[in-house]
Order: sequence, then C-alpha cells, then structure tokens
Amino acid sequence: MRDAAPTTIYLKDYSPFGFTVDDVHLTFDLSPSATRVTSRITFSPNPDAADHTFFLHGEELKLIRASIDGQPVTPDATDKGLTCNVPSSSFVWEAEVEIDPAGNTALEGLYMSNGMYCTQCEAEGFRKITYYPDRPDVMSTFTVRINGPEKVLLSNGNPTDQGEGFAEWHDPWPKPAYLFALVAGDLVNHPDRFTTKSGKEVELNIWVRPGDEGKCAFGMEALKKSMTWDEDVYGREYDLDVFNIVAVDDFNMGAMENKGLNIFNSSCVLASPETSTDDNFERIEAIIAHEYFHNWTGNRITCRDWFQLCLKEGLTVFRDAQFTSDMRSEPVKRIRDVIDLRGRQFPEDNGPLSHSVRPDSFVEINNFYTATVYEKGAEVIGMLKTLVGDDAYAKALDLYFERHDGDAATIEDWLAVFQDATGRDLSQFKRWYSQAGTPRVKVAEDWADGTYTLTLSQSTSPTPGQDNKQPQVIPVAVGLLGQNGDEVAQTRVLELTEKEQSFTFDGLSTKPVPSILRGFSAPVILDHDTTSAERAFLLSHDTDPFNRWEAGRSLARETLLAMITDGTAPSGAYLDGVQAVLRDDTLDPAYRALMLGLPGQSELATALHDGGTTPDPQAIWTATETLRQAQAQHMQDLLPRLHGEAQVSSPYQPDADQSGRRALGGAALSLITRLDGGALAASEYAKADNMTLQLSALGCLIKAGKGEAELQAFYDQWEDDRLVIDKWFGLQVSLADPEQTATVGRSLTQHPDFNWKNPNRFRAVFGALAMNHPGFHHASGTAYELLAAWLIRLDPVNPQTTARMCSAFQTWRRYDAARQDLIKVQLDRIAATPDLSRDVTEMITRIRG
Ligand code: 0A1
Ligand code: ZN
Repeated sequence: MRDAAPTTIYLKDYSPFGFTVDDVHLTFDLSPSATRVTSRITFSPNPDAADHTFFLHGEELKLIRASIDGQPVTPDATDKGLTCNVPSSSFVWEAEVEIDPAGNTALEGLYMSNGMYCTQCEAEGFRKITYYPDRPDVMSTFTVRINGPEKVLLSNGNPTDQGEGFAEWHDPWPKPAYLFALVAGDLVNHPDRFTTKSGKEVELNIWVRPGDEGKCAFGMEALKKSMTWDEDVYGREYDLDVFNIVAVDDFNMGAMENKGLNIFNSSCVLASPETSTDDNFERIEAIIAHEYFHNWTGNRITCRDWFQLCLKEGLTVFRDAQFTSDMRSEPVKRIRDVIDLRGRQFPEDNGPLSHSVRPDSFVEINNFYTATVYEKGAEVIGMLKTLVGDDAYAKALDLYFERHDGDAATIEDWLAVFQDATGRDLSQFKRWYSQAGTPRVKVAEDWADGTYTLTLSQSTSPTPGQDNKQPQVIPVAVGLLGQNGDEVAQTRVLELTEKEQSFTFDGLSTKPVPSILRGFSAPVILDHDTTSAERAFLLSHDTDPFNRWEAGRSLARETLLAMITDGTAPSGAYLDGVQAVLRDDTLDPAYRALMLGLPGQSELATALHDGGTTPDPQAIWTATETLRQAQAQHMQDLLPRLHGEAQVSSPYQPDADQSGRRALGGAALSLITRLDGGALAASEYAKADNMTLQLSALGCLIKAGKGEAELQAFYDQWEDDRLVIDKWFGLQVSLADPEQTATVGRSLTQHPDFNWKNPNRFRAVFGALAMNHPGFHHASGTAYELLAAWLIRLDPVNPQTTARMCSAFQTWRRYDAARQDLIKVQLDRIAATPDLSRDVTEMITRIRG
C-alpha cells in the first residue's frame, strides 16, 4: 500500500479549523513541469475553534520558500502538509511552491490535458496546488494572477485585468478551495449573453479546443434555459459578470461546478447531431443544468464537511431532475431515473459498499461520490417534498437560501429549515440520511363491507456496520381503480412510519385494484404478491403513467424469472399487454419505447438471489434473448409502424418529441433485426444522417453478428473524433456475445487508439465490460481477470478512476461458488499489489468484506 496506514475520518470528530481566512491571493507562473504558485493568505484566529494548531494541507508540492508577516519561516512539512508556529493575532502567510502539471496523471489539482492547463479541486485537489486549509468550511475570497503565454487564461469570478502574457481575476464570493479553478490554453470560445431577471448583464462563454467550436450551440442553449429556469422556479439569479464553461478531454467525472468557471468532461458538453445521440443531448442538457444549479446549492451554500456531500449533491440532482421534467416529459424522466436507481443505487445499497446517504466515516472521500449520495440523496428530497407539499417545499427553500447564504451548512441545518417552515417534526425522517439499505415494503390487502384495507409493513436488511434498522417515514402514494378501470380513489399519500400499519378506504362498491407507490414515491422495493391478471389490468388502465409502466415491468420481470427458474414459455399476458400499449398512438413515443424495455440482467440476478436462487448469468441471458425473440414475433405486424415513427420530416432536433420517436423507432428496429437478420438495419445504417440513427442501426447489426463492414466504415468515418470513437469502443464490448466479451475487450485494448490513460477511453471499454452482465460473468472468469489486470495497471496513474471501476465486483457474493472463487482471486490479486492507492485499497477492502 502506498499509504502505509490509511486513516478513517469520522463525522463525529468534526471540529472547526483554528483560523479563518480573510483573503487569498494566488499567482501562477505557468510551466508544464515546473509551475510556480505563490500564495499570500491572511489568517485570523477563529473564535469558534478550540484547537489553534496551524496545519495546512499540502501534497506533492515542492516548498521553495515561506514567510509570515514578511519574515521567512521554516515549517515542519510532511507528505500531507505542514505546521508552523504562528502569531496569536491576524497574520499574512506567504509561500511559493513548485508543482508538475504535466506529470499529474491523477487529474486532481492542476494538470494538463492536450496541452492545456486545467484544475480539478473537489474534493481535496487544492492541496496539490498550494499549502492551504483544504476543507469546505474554510471560505474566502480569491484574487488570482496567471502568468503564461497561453491565449486564454481563466479563473473564478470576474476578470479584473489582462494583457500580453497575464490575466487577473477576482472572485468576490467567499468560497472553499474545492471550488477554485484555473484554465490556460489556446482555446476558442462560443460566446453569448444573458440578462438576469433583475437586469444584470452576464457574459457567457463555452471554451473548447480549436475544431470543437461547432459543437457548443446546444450546450449554450441549455445553459440559458437553466439560468431562466432557476430564476422562475427557485428565484435564483446568477451573481457574477461572466459565466465560463470549459471542455476538457481528460476528466475523472462528468463536470465540476467551480464558481463562475465550470469545467466539463468534453463528453458532457460537446454535441452535434452528426456525432451525438439523443441520449447524449439529454444528458448534456441535464449536466449543464446540474453544474449551473450548484451555483446556489453548493457554492453560495456549501457543505460544512464532506460528510454533508448529499446536502449539495442530492438537492442539485433533485433540481436538475425537475428541470429535465419541465423541459421534456415528467413521466419519461421519472421512469428513466428509476431504471437508473435500480441499476446503480440498489446494488450499491444492498451490497458490501452500502453506506448511508450521509456516511459517518470514510477513508478516501473520492470514493463517496456515489449513486447513494447523489441519486438516493435526490430521492430523499423528493420524499420530503411529497410529505410537506409543494407550497411548503417552496417556502422552506426560500428560507434555506435566506438563512444559509454564505454558509457551510449541514443536514441538520437543512432539516431545521423544513421544520421551521412547516412545523413538522422531522426527527424520524432524518433516518433516511443515517440508515443505509433499501427498505422493503410488503403489501397485504383486505376487503370487507365496502372497506378496503391496505396493510403495509417495512423492513430493511442489515448493511455493513448497521445490524438493526429502525422504521423510516415512507410516503406511499396510492390510488384505487374500479373494475372498469375508473379511478375510484385518487392518489393519496400514505405515511408509513411504523413497522406495520393499516390504511382504510371506505365507501367502495366493489373490491378495487390498488395502484401502489405511484410515481415511485419512495426509493423502496415493493413486495406486492399480486396476480399477473391484476398487473395486466394496471398495464392497460392505470392513470398514473409511472405505475402503468411499472405494471409492464413487473410482468416482464415475473415472466423472465419463471422462464429462468421453471423453464416456462414467455407470458401471453405480458406480450399482449405491452403490445396493446404500443398500439396506442395517443401515447408519447418515448413512453412507449420505455414500455418495450426489459429489466436489466443484473437486476434479474438480484431478484433471483433475493428469492433464494443462485443466479446463473448465462441462463438469465438466454431467457432475455428468448423473450426478446418472442416479443419480435408477437409484434411483427406492428413493428414496421413503430419503426416508421423514427422518420421525421423536419430537420433534426434533439428535443423530447423527435428523440422519443427515434427511441421508439430504434427499439422497433432491434426487434425487426431479429426477424430479418439485419436487412433493414443495414439499409438504415447506409442512409442514417445523424448519430442516433447511425449508432442504433450499427448496434442492431453487431447484435445480429453482422456489421463488420459497417463497423470498419464507422471507424474510418469518425477516426478523428475522440468522443465518437469512445462509442465505437464501447458498443463492441457492450454488445458482444457472452463467449466473446472478454476476447473483444482484450483485443480492443491492443488497438492503437486505446489511450488507456484517458478516463473516457478506459471507461468506454471497461465500463462496457462490467455492464455486459453475461459477458463479464462468463464462467471462464476471463473478463474478471482482464478487468483486474487493467485496474492494477491504471491505479498508479489514476487512482480515482480505478477505484470507481472496482465497483464492478461489488455484487460478487450473489453468484455461485465457482464464480465467487474466480472473483476472489482477482480481488486478492488487486489487494496484494504493491503500493496500491488509498482509493483502491479502501474499495477492495470494503468489497471483500
Ligand atoms: N461536484 C461535481 C462532480 C465531481 C465530484 C467529484 C470530483 O472529484 C472527486 C469531481 C467532480 C458534480 O456533482 O457535478
Ligand atoms: Zn453535483
């Protein structure tokens, strides 16, 4: 292990820093391998702190000189930071350090990507730039001077001066160091302007590498829509003269909300119809919104410590989901989010990496940027809104901004705002933040004398470090349907607070059919032992679009599980029910496309495991393929019509309407390919004039074992476009047959374009490998071995991305003994690697359990 004794940090040990920072002045003299950073920082003793030890974080820094109030000092420095004797009243600390951006492959701190300088400071990257109290509760204004020959020199805040070889920036809003950013390079911009509601003029720019300027227009529109939406819906205006976005090719995550200078993974901002799919466009719109919304939820109000990460992330994900619902379709967005939650967060919450939305300890904070903190964190906010109602939510948010603007806040502060705004006691609700694991809600029904009774009971399995779970407050939205499909009781939110509770509905003439957990009102697993006839009834009649989709999903899950365990044939109730929905042209095509989807194979593995059967990935794959084939045959008359939906006469627009139609057309094409062997897909590929159609046709061909020529043609066409070539890599691995997956993956790693130090390229291959359930879990274990070998190789270069990819192994204990043994060998092999990073050590230790 590189870090001999990684220490565990605990929430309970929080104490404020011994000093406040009044202002920060930084000067950067840029040079690829020897950048000089000079800092001048005014510190004052913090009256709220008990401990006044002067400790500044600092890693991978070469200290050139340091002084206090102009007098040279020699601090005690280690590889983690320095201490120094300091005066008892305010003083000015100055230091000059040297850093090596070109050698920084971890992509944390100041690093270089394609010849440009850029930074990533969240969570603890600033300490790789200079000595500083690198913790979110230390906030200060920053003034930055950048000296360098690059044409574009950017930092946070507003520009104050610039000339040949230098630029100066001042950020008037106090911020923690993790929001610091600097960019320098020969970039070009896509400029625009925005006038805020109160009449403030804001200059907007998207900065990109020359050649990418044609891919900025969509992102710019998304930014302006986000700015307007935040004013209209949350009353939040932008607060600087300029808002800059920069696209960077080498980036560990999606994007970063640095104050006034958002830095984006280029895959999350650059878009054009020829090179981006509809899904790419939707994702870009959401990420631009997300980062922009952080300006208030994250930047103006930040987190006291990293345990409070969900305070900014859960709320900002919730806000970006609201935005997407408003821009596009609410039910479609909700269904997609739930698919994602079940695919990523549920496995995390129910496996060895399970942790609460607000964890109470960590070794490496970068390992806690998880689906639980982000997506479950957003679900918790959604529940809060459901429980208090829309008006009270709006009131509470106004109070939050008013009371905490400029603060580094906590979940206690957040809940206190809701308590004060609504008078509601949220002490039990708070368990959502501290208790890990997905609650299971079991449903029992009773019908007597015109009264229908629903009895709900909740339980949550033990998770690491939490053996006993207390009941949580679970809002369960329920509506009742009469036998003819009419709604006999409109949606009512039942508040399940006890272990078991009954709720009655009176005055009904016949036994109703319940529609439970409408809109997925809580992130729980619903255990409702009902008949497939009742599910089929809801599939055709439910007025709640989410639950209507859910009914189809449950039917699909049931039929697949029965096919796997009992070898039964695909259920007619499912095939007929879905076909009827697909025939209904009044329904949104995007919604109908979702209806055609099947539960993921990993989700089926979990369902089998939970039901006491050891999942066999090959059998799951076979059943899924069989059901798909049956669906194709069952719907063969309808498919051409559905496919025709994708043909739009107006020019390409990545909007909800057109992209929904292409999604339906693409889903139909994949079924048609099962019947015609790829003839239609080949002709669609030949005439495709946008990436959505091109990629979907190519995918169909690969899946059909064809498309070799098209794959080569695709590569030749897009060789120079790195983001499209990422797709080319990913598609081949994700669609490979189980027998071939590891071989395809391995041969792609030998391709000259497999630039493995680029996180996007690494993820394109290995993210796809891990997501190809039958291929990754092939009984030979070759895919496990391949992934482990590459994780070991990447770790010394980029621990953060390596650690994130370790989660591919998190579900290992649900498989058979032979597979468990194969995975265990790989986990042990990784753990035994000399000098393993703290990031990966923590992940592997937790996964091994
Ligand atoms: N805060 C950013 C994402 C982000 C998180 C962590 C990072 O490094 C550990 C980098 C970026 C967001 O939520 O968009
Ligand atoms: Zn975020």
